[in-house]
Amino acid sequence: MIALDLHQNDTICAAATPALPSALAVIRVSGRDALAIKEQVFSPKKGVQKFFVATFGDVTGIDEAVCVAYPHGKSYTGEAAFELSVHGSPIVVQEVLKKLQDAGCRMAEPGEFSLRAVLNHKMDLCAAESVCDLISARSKEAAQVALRNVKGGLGKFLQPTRSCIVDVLCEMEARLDFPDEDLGEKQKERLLLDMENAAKLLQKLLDGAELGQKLIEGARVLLFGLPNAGKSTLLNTLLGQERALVHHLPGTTRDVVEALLVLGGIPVSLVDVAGIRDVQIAETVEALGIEKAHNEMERADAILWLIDATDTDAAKQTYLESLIQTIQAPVLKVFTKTDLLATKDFLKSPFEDGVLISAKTGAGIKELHAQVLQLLRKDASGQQEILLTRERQKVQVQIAHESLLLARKALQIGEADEVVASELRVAGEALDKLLGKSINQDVLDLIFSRFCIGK
Ligand SMILES: Nc1nc2c(ncn2[C@@H]2O[C@H](COP(=O)(O)OP(=O)(O)O)[C@@H](O)[C@H]2O)c(=O)[nH]1
Ligand SMILES: [Mg+2]
Repeated sequence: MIALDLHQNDTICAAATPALPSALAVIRVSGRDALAIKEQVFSPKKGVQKFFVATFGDVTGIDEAVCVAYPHGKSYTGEAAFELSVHGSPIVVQEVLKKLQDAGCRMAEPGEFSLRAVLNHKMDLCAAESVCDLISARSKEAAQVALRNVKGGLGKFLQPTRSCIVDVLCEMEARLDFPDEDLGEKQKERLLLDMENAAKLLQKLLDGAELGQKLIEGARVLLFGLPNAGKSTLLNTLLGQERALVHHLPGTTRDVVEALLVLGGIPVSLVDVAGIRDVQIAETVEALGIEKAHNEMERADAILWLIDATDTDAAKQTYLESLIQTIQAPVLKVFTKTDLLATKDFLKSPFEDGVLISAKTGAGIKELHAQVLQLLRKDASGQQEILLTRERQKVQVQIAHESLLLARKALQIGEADEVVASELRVAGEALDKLLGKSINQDVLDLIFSRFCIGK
């Protein structure tokens, strides 16, 4: 992609809604000449009431529209801007955009409005990233986490840590000029305590990062097992609809079937694949299906190993057992078809380390939900208001956390002030990168290229 323009000398335009027939479409314009361009393309209807900054009128020769104008400093981007709500016809949108370009606008790159908002200090970089998270949220919980960060929640959460770093750094730097003055035990204790509390806040963020990432990015849960174990039936039961083909003959599922289920706010892609058996014994099409199943094992965040409870011949599972051992993801054993078992069979030992279910009667399905959720959220401590949602964010918080602890240790054992100061500067820079206070073109390109055009 083209590198994003950091100079903001021009005026950009884009449709903020998809190119589909709809009731309304919104077209946004932002930049130095926005209000002059508005005068060229939009004429307010005479005698029509003007609502605050919104006006009804014509985009001359194309459509009737509502125009909302924002003076410099008051818009999403912080620049002069206006938005046209036109009729949602792709042709109308196309013609209005043409007209705007004739009047001097340039088509915006993906995320360019939000980039300008960051550059003009209307929001920090994490808030901008969260705009993207909010737009693509696949569960209510994901949307709520994203919205808190859109409102600057992460920046506010980090404020005490930033203040602590600045305080201690000031102290250290002041002392560099007066090396003979002693810090004093009391003052040193206070600084050590402040740094400990600041590090605890960062640790709290790191503890929640896995959950945050899963809420936004979702998780893949693989249904794994021998042919005929009941994988496709379970998929259908969990979804409450007939999504995958089910048959009593083994080898029915060949392709990968994927469906979305929201579990505890986490968008879970349930993945149903061919039953796994040793490829040598499977015929060609089935072998291709098994190959795909192997690939899915590598990608999965958790694996449900389905075992037909009416067929507990352990030797049949040996090959699967050897495969499972090569995989990082957590595995949960699920014994299926328990409706076919006599009560005494339930007491048999092979069922001890798994969940017993029947897709036919629904027995054990609630327990299965709970256990899958536990697999996915095992490292995430409790529900927390503010969560990191991106790997980029986690990396910077990790750097800040480590450096802060090193700085604290250095102060504690009486290392030179310069050592303490240098670690603190690393921590501060990491937080600056996190919030976009220090701008790096590559990082910006990466972040904003994920955005929709028009946002
Ligand atoms: N009685 C009973 N039969 C089941 C259950 N789950 C699956 N089956 C049957 O087992 C056979 C294989 O199921 P299927 O879901 O296609 O297995 P897959 O090969 O692992 O996808 C089908 O005849 C299903 O109707 C269950 O909970 N109870
Ligand atoms: Mg199947």
